[in-house]
Amino acid sequence: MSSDEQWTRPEPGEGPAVVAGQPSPEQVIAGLRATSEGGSDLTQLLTPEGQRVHSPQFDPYVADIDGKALQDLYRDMVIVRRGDREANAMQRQGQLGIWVPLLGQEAAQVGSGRAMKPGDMAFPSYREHGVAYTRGVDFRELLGIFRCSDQGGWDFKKHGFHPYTIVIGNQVLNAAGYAMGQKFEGKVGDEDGQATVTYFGDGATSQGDVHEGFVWAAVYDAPVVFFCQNNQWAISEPTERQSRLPLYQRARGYGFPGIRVDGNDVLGCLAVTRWALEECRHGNGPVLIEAFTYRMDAHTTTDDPTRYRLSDELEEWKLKDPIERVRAYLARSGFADQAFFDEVDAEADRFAAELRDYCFNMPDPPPSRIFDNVYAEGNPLLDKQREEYLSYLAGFAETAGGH
Ligand SMILES: Cc1ncc(C[n+]2csc(CCOP(=O)(O)OP(=O)(O)O)c2C)c(N)n1
Ligand SMILES: [Mg+2]
Repeated sequence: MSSDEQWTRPEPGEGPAVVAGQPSPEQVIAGLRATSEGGSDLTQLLTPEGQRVHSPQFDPYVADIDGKALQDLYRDMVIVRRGDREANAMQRQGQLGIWVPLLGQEAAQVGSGRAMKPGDMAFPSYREHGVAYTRGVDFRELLGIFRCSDQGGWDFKKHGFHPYTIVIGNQVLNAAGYAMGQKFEGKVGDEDGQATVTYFGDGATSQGDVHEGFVWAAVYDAPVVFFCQNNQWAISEPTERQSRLPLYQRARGYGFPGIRVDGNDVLGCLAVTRWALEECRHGNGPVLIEAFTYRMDAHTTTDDPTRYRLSDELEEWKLKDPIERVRAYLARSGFADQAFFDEVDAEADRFAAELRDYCFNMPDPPPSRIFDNVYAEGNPLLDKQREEYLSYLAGFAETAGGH
């Protein structure tokens, strides 16, 4: 269904389409379908079967992606998936307090992450392990957060990758403000301009912070790409509970372009994000990208998706797997042979083994750490609290020693 066919409220005097501005039952159903299928307005460069689809608009943005570059994108996705599965397993073994799986969203994250340049800044939510990987953040650094022994210690300026945000949608405000700063400091205007990308989910689009971020970015022409991973679910709430029209179409109401890309197509995500970033670098931002994808695992390791969705939905999406289609394309085009796939699998196994080794030997932080990084400089009240807490803990040590 194209965007033109989707139901919109008629303008005054536009005709008797529906009674008193209300959609007919058929129109409501059509609108719902538009939110649960990609639709014909989906940008796609690689089909689920691994066929290359040509796009006059977006092919130029991936003209440099030869067989070797495609191999690299494949490797990224395999490694990120392996890291995700390993971390998930380690949570089950009691090594992590919780894990937030990205299974199924590898293409959206690797494609958009690889579209960024070193000077760009990303503002993630909590599922963006694949983007973190493309920004050079050590995957091991993520484990501490989910063991609840760390608050995210990477150098976010060096990596151009902000700390994770758990408060839904809040990072969109941070990103809009950061991008306004890029604009005010004159870092926008040509090919070398800077830009910001912020990541959020379909559920987050119902959050006030996201709306406010859209408004601020729009009226200041801030160079920010709003990258919405529509994975069809916000915990147990389906997208039909977030919107009556495809999410990318919301951009129009704020006055900037919106586009829907196949979020399971790494080439498509790379091309569309490069395009959007280029718009931003030249001062034509913001842009909303809706990456149409699917959360193949639970919301987190505390969630049981079998309680709210049917397994045939998952089976359907398995056929659209982001990694399998690249593998099929690489093999069919002769860009890669079995030795390459075996070598990538072996590399992913080594990656996973290192993660395990690190996680099982991760030292617990000292109890005083909770007081660190609260203020940039010392604070008398906090100093007093630290002292009291440490002497309280020391009391236990004495008691233990005394018995
Ligand atoms: C402000 C706020 N409200 C509620 C929550 C609880 N919560 C955590 S994840 C989530 C769903 C988010 O769904 P979506 O935006 O689609 O992202 P996804 O988890 O699917 O990637 C909710 C409601 C929260 N973290 N922050
Ligand atoms: Mg979601």
